[in-house]
Amino acid sequence: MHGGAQAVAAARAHGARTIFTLSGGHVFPVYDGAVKADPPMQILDVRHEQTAVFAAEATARLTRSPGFVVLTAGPGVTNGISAITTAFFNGSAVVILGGRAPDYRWGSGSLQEFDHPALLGPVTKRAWTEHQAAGVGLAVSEAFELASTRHRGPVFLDVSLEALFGAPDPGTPDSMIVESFMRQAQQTLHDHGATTGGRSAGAGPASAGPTGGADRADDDPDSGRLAQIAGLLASSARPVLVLGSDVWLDGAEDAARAAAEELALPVIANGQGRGILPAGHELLVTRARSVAFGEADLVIVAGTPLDFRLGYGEYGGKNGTPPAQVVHIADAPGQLATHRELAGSAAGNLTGCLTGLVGAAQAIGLGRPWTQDWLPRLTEASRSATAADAALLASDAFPIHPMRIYGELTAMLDPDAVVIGDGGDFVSYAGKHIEPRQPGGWLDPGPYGCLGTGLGYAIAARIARPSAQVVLLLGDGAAGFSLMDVDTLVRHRLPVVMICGNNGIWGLEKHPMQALYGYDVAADLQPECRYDQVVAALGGAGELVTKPEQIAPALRRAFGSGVPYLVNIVTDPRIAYPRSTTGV
Ligand SMILES: Cc1ncc(C[n+]2csc(CCOP(=O)(O)OP(=O)(O)O)c2C)c(N)n1
Ligand SMILES: [Mg+2]
Repeated sequence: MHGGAQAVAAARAHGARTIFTLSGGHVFPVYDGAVKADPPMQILDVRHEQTAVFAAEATARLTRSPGFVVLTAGPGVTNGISAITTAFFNGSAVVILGGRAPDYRWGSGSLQEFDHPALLGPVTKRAWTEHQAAGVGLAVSEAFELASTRHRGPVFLDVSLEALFGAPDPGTPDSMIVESFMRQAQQTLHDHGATTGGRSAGAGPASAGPTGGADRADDDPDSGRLAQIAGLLASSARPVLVLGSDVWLDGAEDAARAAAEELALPVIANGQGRGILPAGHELLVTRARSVAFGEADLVIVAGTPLDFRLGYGEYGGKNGTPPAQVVHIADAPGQLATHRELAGSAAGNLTGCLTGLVGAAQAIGLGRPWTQDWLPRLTEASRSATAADAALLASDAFPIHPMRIYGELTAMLDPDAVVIGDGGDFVSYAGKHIEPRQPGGWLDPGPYGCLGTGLGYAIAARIARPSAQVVLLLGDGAAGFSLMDVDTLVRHRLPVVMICGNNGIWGLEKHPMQALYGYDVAADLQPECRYDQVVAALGGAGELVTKPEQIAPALRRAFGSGVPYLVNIVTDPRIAYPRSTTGV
């Protein structure tokens, strides 16, 4: 069995079902291995390596099973680096298998001869090279193990040409290792068939479970630390709980909801933590975030870093209140914030952390005095922020106000819709006004903030949730990074609804530059550019919308079309998203 076949068998044994890739001779054996596997492994070939990596990343984030991407040597690997870095920032379990120039000629300048791990090391959990044909299966297996162990993230492995094309000698211990991968692979397939056999094609997030490290009984949190956090809650009058992406990625969404409800804590949701408390839940006060963070006396942040999205973990101090105490709960000790003083912290599997916190609170007979005044105040602030939006969500303005688009879209979304945001201001509006009704259906680029995630995320979403609505929200600037991969949607028959908020500018740069300098440069795009016609030319369909009353019928046509469809909506470039920070 050559290295490529070993790689496929090992990947399958760890739950990979699709290879995201763009062709190159250095990685042919992996394709050969996929085609000849029984059953074959799906090969999803794209038009830019960043799309392949983003697709693998979104696979990990939606299915909570590791994503697998195969990149050819040199430019294939380097084209993937922004997406790999995104996966690193998002804690997404992705294995990147790279081709590599042959060892026997190393140093003589063969095509695309480049030592990738040196470049990939800082943005992966580990990056290394396998030089032996017999070692490929084991190395790929190790990469999957590492990627899916807390704290999850991308792992890079490249394999020298002769190792990937070569085969171990039959009858040696190496060939027995390969055989054992094959057995594992068969077992995984069997198990998978058993759990998914009766499931509808549109199996939603409820049926997807985290794999790998998340199932381990080790890394339970320290109960003493949880007791101490419960003690902080006991002396708090105005607590807030923040739920971030790792709560979902670690499979702790039920424990998180139970903890919030049992402790009656007001919740602010972030990233893939959104939807854990469904839209309309009485404890969900994300819209009251400035009061909540400004006046809290205790903020417990679970499953997300204390980064710019969360005001760097500095809370309280508004309206005469003292600075708040901060507790950080993370899935691994290395994730705990070091840039600010913490009143408490705990690390380990997040189900254990959240369940343990409830247990510790019950043990001390925790009162919930905040339900008298603090919680109702936040609920009310949240309700009035939502009510204040009603007018703009129904705006008849011409040119179109971007919020009107979300007013129309929200009404058409199913609870299990996957909504993806790739853009600037246009997506900020979505983050504020689209409140998920269940977890696992919202994908933003995360704290690395990389434009261009759109088509890769959409491809993965369509595959991961075959019968759910998949809606990709694209700024017109963002669209330019990946729109060519509509071709991939068309070739692989993956219908997706794309909505382009077309303001003709890089809005999230133009407006801030105006505010800072009084002028702007390098911030204009073509007004009313026909991105819908680009999609049609690639084999999909679309239309241009310029008037508010055209939005709903156009969206209905898009959802009903069954093909990749782009609704190109011309919006008012004068409207800037009202933001208080640009993240720096
Ligand atoms: C790869 C990458 N390049 C540049 C940026 C900087 N950037 C952030 S938002 C933005 C503007 C996005 O414009 P558009 O997608 O049209 O959305 P709009 O703000 O106009 O709604 C830019 C250029 C980035 N985040 N990522
Ligand atoms: Mg724009």
